[in-house]
Amino acid sequence: MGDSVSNQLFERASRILPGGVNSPVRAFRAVGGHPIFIQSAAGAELVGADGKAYVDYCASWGPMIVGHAHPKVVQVVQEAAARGSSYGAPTEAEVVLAEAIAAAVPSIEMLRMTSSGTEAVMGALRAARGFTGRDLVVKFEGCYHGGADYLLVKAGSGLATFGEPDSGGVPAAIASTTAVLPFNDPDAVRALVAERGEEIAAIILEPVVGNMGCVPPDAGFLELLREQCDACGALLVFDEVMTGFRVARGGAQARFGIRPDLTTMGKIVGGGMPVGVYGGRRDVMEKISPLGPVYQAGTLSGNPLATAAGIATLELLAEPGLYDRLEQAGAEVHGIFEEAAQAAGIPLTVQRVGSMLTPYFRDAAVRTFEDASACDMERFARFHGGMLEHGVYWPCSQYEAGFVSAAHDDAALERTRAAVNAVFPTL
Ligand code: HOZ
Repeated sequence: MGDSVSNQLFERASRILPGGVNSPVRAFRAVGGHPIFIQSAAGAELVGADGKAYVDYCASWGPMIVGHAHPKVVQVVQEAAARGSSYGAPTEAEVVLAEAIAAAVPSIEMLRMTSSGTEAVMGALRAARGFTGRDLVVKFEGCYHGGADYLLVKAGSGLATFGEPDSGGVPAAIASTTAVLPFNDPDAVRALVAERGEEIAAIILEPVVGNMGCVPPDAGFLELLREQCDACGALLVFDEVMTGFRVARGGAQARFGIRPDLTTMGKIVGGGMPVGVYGGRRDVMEKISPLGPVYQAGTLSGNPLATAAGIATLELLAEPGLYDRLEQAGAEVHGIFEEAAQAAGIPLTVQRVGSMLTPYFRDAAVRTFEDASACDMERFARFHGGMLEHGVYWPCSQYEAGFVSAAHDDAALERTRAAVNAVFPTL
């Protein structure tokens, strides 16, 4: 697998970069073969190192919701770069972006920008611990919240993909500050809160999980978490790094009508540039330095190029009817998979929330990490390779969600249909 130019680049890369990549999820290890190196992207399309074009459903793992290299985003980034790429001092653009985020997500009364989703989550949980004076963080199996030591425990995304959900290099003492529960299991939450509620600083989750494929919350699960946090005095933290401005303009919290205490974001709010955000209740955010004692900092936080791209992207997303179009395009891809699977007699369950979705190679719903792990991974690998051959770039793990962008027009969807219809009979 992989084109010949990519294969040569991968050999070179493997001599200098661990596994040939700068983030393990790119390595294609779970699907076999070598990664496609990308030379450029525009709209819904990626172009590989040998010039082959692919309809892209990775979307840089989510952020490219208006399509790659959108002319407006490119223009504002170029203009911002010409004014200087980093000052280490505040800018008006940071205020504009912060106001736009808070206007779309009412639970965010105050926010802090970072350079990545990982930093945003670390900041949010430090704030939660500082505010509550408690240490224990509760997460869910298969949710991935970036690279902080105490969150690399039973994590999804690359850790699940490579079969090592608990990362090496994490001291046991640090891992023990995290309690892990099965996703969508209200009884497990109730039991832990009953037993250790007074120790819990925060319950954090992806309200729609995107890191064990796309797993929506069961009806009532988010409400239960809100109620249990209130009962024990813990903060409810929604990691909306993937779902923010994706499943609705106001994120999963708007779509499901639940108000978390803190929210983390990334990806889309940086328009494809490195950005993270954490924010929420004013009384909690006022604990952050320099207002309060909880320290968190970063030279590139609120970087001018990233804020320019973020503002432009949020403006583009304000176009009337855009989320309806994303929903329709998502539904169309969903239908393409289901029809092809049915015609080919292949057990498949497609799960989708708006424009994020996963075709799971199994014949039952995926509600938990255990369910996701029960998929036919070999068939997924054949699917992935076949799609590449037919010009569609799907994320390279069954544990990842695919993303549809506003640039996925009829032509892109027809190319997808043709690829799926050609590939499924061969699986
Ligand atoms: N959450 C992203 C994919 N599941 C992470 C991407 C990465 O690790 O590079």
